Amino acid sequence: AYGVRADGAKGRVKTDLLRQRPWRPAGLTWHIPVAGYEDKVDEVARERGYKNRDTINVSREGMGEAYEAKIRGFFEEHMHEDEEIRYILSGSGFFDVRETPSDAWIRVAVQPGDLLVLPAGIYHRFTLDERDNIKALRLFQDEPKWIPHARSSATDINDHRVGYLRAIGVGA
Ligand code: KMT
Ligand code: NI
Repeated sequence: AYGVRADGAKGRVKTDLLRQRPWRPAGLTWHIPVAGYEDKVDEVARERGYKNRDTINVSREGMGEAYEAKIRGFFEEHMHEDEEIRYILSGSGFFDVRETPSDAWIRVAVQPGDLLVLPAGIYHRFTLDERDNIKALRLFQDEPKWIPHARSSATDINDHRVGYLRAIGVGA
């Protein structure tokens, strides 16, 4: 994975998704070649306590009638109360994450083999690129709690949002 300033700044930047400092080395992204990925992904899952998983196929063929609504939903800025963990099996796309406190978008391009962890409470969105498909493993700490909370004054004071801000040393 690599980050690109989505706000027009030039060049590729490594992105530390926890600290949100693009000039620091990547922290919560790994690259694990797809050929024979199982053992290494299992190891990360064991270390970080991801007990469940499923696969998602974001494409017209994979989603049928739900496709349009789904991709529209993915691109709405939101946060979750759990980590969002994705291992890209095929295809490609962009995760945009908000840098704090600048509120600039950092664009993270993902490709097969990229494993990405978005911390609970981080504002983000996802979009496909011109290839129009991505297949990813979704890992979960517990139950798949995939409630996206659209950014609002309520999410700004959500416990998980506040916890995230505290973890990156911003705010209270
Ligand atoms: C999400 O939560 O935005 C997604 O699951 C996007 C598709 S996974 C690459
Ligand atoms: Ni999300």
